[in-house]
Amino acid sequence: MTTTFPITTLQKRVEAIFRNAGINDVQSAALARVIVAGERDACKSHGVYRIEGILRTVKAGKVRGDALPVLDDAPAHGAIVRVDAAGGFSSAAFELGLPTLVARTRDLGLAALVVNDCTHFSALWPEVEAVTEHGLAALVMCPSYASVAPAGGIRPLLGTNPLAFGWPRPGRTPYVFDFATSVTARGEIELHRRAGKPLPEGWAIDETGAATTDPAAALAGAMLPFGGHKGSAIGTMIELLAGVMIGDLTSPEALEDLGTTTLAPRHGELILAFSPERFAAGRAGNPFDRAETLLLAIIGQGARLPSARRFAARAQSEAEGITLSAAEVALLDRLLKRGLDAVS
Ligand code: NDP
Ligand code: PYC
Repeated sequence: MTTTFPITTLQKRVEAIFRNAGINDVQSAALARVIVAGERDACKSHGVYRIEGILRTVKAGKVRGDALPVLDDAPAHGAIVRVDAAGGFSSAAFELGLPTLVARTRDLGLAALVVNDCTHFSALWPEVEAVTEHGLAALVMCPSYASVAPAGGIRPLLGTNPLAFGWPRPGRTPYVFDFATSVTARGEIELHRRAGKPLPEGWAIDETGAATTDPAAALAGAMLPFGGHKGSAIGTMIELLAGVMIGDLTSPEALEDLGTTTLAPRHGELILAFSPERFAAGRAGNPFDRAETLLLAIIGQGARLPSARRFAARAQSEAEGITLSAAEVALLDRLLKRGLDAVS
């Protein structure tokens, strides 16, 4: 049996779960927005199933539910805008920094939002899309915790390190891709474990370094980077830019700090924004029109753009609501009723 919720109803219910668990209003609202966006857009690996992990991380004292992010927008920092998440979740910190990032990008042509000291569990496309809504392009990345073996290695070292890109398309949904630099997000492995389903070949190795399709063995062993040495190099770049360079934790350091892979990790995040108009100034052609020529040619070959599936799911959710399984509804009811007592 399933239940269908209007989007705003689910937002209120998820927000109430977080508030009930002692998370302050600003963080509860921001957290609920990304979780419900995940369900609305059929991205189950970062939807309601993540709520338990968030509450476990609060209960373990590894994230501050009472944190208020602090913006450092001193003009002396030039293109770099910084938000200290103060040990809270990344979502509220991003929302606080976004208006200054947009203003600085319009002024300078490009700017960076650095989020430090945040717990991060979410998909990156909500942030990429939020930047594109201002007519800017965006590149977003963050480490996670050591769970991916570098190409040629057999032990977890890199994180699943997501990378997302967005390009604004006036009058249309933006061009957005967002993926883990591992073959898949770790959340997918956990969902396979819960469903008792084997993994596709090539996703992971066990603790001895042998290929495995057993989700439990994969979680105990290591995930593999996508595209072999190419994904491994991009994952390493993310450790350098969104870990080392911004003075925050790399994935191995985040795992050491957390002590487990069952909670959400604490590290930083890097959001880069670009003004296509400023970059193309003085050159022939309107960058947005030229982008359309390219993107429409991709579709013209019968290919689909990344996020097309997501935007279709969103349109359906907006028209019909979000449908959850009986198990998911029972989980929400239990978490709402019992708060932090519902998780171990
Ligand atoms: P997927 O492999 O599911 O999807 C990656 C991207 O590719 C999406 O933009 C998707 O668009 C697009 N895509 C998929 N199939 C096609 C196709 N046939 N043609 C064109 N585009 C396609 O993503 P992952 O499992 O790698 O990651 C899932 C999520 O996990 C991401 O949102 C990521 O941010 C998040 N994540 C977060 C981490 C964190 O530390 N916070 C760590 C790792 C991952 P569409 O959605 O429309 O299918
Ligand atoms: O799905 O790989 C993942 C992930 C790690 C941290 C948050 N999501």
